[in-house]
Amino acid sequence: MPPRALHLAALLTAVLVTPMLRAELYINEIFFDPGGDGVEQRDEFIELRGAPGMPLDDHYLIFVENEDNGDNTGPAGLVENIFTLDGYSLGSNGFLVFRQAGNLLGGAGDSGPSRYSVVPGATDLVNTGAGPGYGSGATSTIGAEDEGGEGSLENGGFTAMLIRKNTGPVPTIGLDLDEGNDGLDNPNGQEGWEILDAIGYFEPLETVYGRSYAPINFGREEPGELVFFDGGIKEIQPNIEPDAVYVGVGYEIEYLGRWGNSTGQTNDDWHISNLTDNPGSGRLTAGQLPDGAPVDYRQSYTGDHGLLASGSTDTPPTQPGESQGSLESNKDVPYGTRLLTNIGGPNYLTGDYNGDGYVNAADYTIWRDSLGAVGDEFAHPAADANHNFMVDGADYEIWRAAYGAPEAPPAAAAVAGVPEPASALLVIAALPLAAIRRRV
Ligand SMILES: [Ca+2]
Ligand SMILES: [Ca+2]
Ligand SMILES: [Ca+2]
Ligand SMILES: [Ca+2]
Repeated sequence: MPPRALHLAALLTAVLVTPMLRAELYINEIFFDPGGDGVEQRDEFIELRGAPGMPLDDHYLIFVENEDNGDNTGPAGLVENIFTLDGYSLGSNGFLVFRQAGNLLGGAGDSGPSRYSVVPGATDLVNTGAGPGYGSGATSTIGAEDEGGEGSLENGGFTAMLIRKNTGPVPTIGLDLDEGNDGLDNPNGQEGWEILDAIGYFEPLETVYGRSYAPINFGREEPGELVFFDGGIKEIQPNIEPDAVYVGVGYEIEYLGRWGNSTGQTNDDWHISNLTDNPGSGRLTAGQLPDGAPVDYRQSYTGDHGLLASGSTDTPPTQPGESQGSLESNKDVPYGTRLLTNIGGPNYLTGDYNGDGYVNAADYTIWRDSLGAVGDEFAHPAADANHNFMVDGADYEIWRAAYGAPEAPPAAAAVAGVPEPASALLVIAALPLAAIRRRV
């Protein structure tokens, strides 16, 4: 090979390989304060994502207090939870999960199988110490510490912040990142730190006085909304950093997840959701779950719904394109969709039928090969994107609309055009009848 060609080859290799090796790290999923018969010291989890095998020395995941009062003398800005990543590394698939000690099917102290299943390849850190939940300090085997030793995340709002300590202090519980409760004293949290990723969450009404510190922050209320709080009518004016964004979603939040493999800091990069254990969502109760089966939280809806009969062709209460006003998802994820089946792997993403975090031709293949498949409340095919218990043309349209999201991997760029199911579409017209016949 002539020298110039060699040089070009080296350059091309650098261009192609460098982005894969970027030492980027993301907060990928946080499930906290589970509702219904969920248990705060059992069902929470946190997932991080980055380059496969990435060492995490000098990295910490901290949660910063958001609560404040009218005098700005509250604890806003204090570090209230710490997960020490020093000595760990991301798994071979680029994921790391923190799970709680009580993360077991059955009651407290049950020594049964894990309540969640984790995707193989992920670093799976489960607290096996004596303390509840994540444990705290000496009671945690996964490097967790929290203010009250409760072993769980605080529900009253927080900023989750992933930091790398290049120099400067090791984070400690009670360290104040915001003296005067008027914004971060140092844009990096502390001198010598680097903030790699952050997400802010306001509990309902904490938007009156509370303060959050991430580039993007979510809460229930809209700015300007008038609420009764602290003995009077108050206006919602979320306190955030200069140039940061606040988004009111209209419902209480229990789940913050990056949308697929997203890496940005916009509303669109996050799935902000509330989860349900309402049997009307199709959720399996403890008695229905086989031993060791993953816990079954699903996309929630503000209404109350009866359980649809198994095999019913009735649609769930909300479908894409129907009234979405009460669906507690900023991505219009259909009611009843399982959201916690991807712990240690890419997050739920509409149209991602093989669950690899990308919407591309491989997902089309799944749709094509399962076209006509029928599901029910308890099990529905992977390619049933609109959760109407049937793989049909509507699911193709959903895949097509999402094609390329959130950012296509190099392999997808090589796929010439979007597959058109010309012959398959002919089948769709006859599908409902065929599906009905199958069940008779
Ligand atoms: Ca300050
Ligand atoms: Ca995940
Ligand atoms: Ca996919
Ligand atoms: Ca469908």
